[in-house]
Amino acid sequence: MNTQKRVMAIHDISCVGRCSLTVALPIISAAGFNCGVLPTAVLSTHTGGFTGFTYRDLTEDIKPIAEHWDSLGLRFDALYSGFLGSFEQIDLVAELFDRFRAENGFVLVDPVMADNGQLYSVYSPRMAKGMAGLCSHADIIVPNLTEAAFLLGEPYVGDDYDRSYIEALLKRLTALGAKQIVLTGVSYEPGMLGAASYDSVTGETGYFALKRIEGYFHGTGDVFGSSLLTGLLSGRSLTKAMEIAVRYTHRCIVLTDEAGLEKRYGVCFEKAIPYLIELTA
Ligand code: PXL
Repeated sequence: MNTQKRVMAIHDISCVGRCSLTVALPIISAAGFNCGVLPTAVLSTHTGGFTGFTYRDLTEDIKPIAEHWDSLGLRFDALYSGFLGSFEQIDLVAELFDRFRAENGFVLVDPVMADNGQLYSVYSPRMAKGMAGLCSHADIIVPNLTEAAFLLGEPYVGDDYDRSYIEALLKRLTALGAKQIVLTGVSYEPGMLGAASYDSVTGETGYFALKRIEGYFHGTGDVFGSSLLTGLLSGRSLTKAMEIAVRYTHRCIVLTDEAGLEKRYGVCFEKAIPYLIELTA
């Protein structure tokens, strides 16, 4: 009997820069899961810290791809979306969730669109409204603090918050429709950085953080989301999977920092893969 879990990762391919599919596929595969990919766009590099990148939107390919999958009777134990190539893809991806989720499968949406208080340069404010709609089709969402503010149409508070603000924010985010929330880039103590979670079914809240490494490390949201997914697929609870994701992402950042690598080329997640396998075993 084939008990290997099957995942569909729906993100762009940034050819260079270690984010989106070039991170999700190797991480999910290394953890032992069968990972298919649906590229939403192809870019020569990601959009953060580079200018002059190419951008091929693959919206037109989604429907025929889905038709072929349907003819094969494919279903996935997890569908995981991130950076989308166009506003129009939001409804198409929502439809894929409904159509291809296995009976006990789940949908993880990372509403990739913003960081540090700002939308990514390729997105307009209507993307934020659309992403909020996509979150209503998800079981779990993984926004950062900036994305959470855009999803709710609230001001971005930067570092000016406390635990009660975050716990109330997590609850407001469940009103978008997903029952489980993991909020990234959260810190309740100086010098630490991690994530906070809320499960609206059990009422459980969680927080896990490790020592903050100064600097902006590109692609860490995708490393975090992919490793969170592997924790969940390995049967861990939301809080335990979040801890795995914080630990693995932190290790990737430490290795990148120690090596003095140029941050816009992403973190060297490859060297930390044995650690992820240990964490998810
Ligand atoms: O890491 C998120 C991401 C994914 N894909 C593209 C991006 C970004 C963030 O900047 O530009 C193309």
